[in-house]
Amino acid sequence: MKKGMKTDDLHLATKVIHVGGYPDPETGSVIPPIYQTSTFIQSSPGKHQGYEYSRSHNPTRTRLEENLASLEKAKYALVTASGMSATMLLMHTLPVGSTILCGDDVYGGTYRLFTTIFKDIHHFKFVDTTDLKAVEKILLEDHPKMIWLESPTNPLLKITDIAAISKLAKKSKAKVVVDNTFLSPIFQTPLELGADVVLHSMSKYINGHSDVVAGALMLNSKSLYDKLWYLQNSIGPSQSPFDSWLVLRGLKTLHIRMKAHEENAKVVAAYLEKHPQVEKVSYPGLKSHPQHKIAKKQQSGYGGMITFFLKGNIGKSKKFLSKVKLWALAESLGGVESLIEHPAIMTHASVPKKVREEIGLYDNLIRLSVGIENVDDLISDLDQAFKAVR
Ligand code: P1T
Repeated sequence: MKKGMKTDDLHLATKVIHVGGYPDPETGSVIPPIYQTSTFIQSSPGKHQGYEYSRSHNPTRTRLEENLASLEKAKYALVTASGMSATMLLMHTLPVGSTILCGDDVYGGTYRLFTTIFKDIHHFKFVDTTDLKAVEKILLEDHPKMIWLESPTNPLLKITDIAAISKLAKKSKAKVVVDNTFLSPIFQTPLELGADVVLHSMSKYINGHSDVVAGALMLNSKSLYDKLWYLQNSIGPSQSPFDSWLVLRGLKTLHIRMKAHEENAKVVAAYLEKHPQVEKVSYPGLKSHPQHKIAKKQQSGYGGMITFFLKGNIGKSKKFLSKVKLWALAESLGGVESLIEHPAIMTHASVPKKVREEIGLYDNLIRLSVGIENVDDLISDLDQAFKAVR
């Protein structure tokens, strides 16, 4: 793509490959170089070509930010060193003592950040955001400055009506942040549904190869972007040029990867739903999912994440997880390879057991990140693990 070409009307499959990927003007290299430098020359003090120091800006990161903004239909994107650092920066934009309304089922690391590091700085109200009446009540009584949503949630895969929440939030002047990690912009664009900020752990689908830890924020407000950039530059969680380059590389296949993840996930979810050793399956693409209709309305796909409750106690779940051979027992998600994990012991161990049980995150819950391998191989592996614990 030539630099300067208008990209707004391009389709996602084209954008993921081209936006920010214009050839290197110096050499004509089709693939952009990795600007692996900490600093940039100045012709006289303060006179430079737009780049001074890589904590502040780096040309490889700029290209990635251009691409991400275009995918989420945002004016601005800020790439950070991890998903958690993106969350941390957003928390620092709020005045001390702010109230934040947060979904009751969020990534364990997000819960930990809010309930430990920011516990004495802000007030957090956790609520089931699928319950609009409960959200409205908190908006009226506690006047939160921010609403924090994951949709689908990690790990229960609950779906929140983003447009309805954004409408309520506008009346109360609360900013809506949507963590869009589980769907990527291929299947959901929250800014178009009325949200103010989109967050991604790019360690997941956006990079897609389980070899980078990265985060991003996409938004339309210039003043909020300026504040976030100032915070990032002052605190320092900037992405390295090499990692930005790797994410740009991974992004090129995001569109086809998401479709392949979803195709496999639909087959695995249907298989699990019929399995006699499975108590319950949660996958937004299943008609049995309580918010299936909302998912259908606001998403263009259902994604590759599935959770299910295995019949039996925690011992049985642990045994099942130690029996899989092709599925990797590991934290994280969104890579091309299939991953399996136990949220109560692994990704959500920082959520107290009492709180986990209040929201339905029981010890027999197993989370799958369905990869893009041959789906028959994935099912045979699950099959032999089910047989081993029968
Ligand atoms: O790991 P990091 O890039 O810092 O992103 C944190 C994060 C934020 N939001 C969501 C929805 C996430 O799932 C994560 C990270 N989650 C895992 C590592 C996991 O296995 O669930």
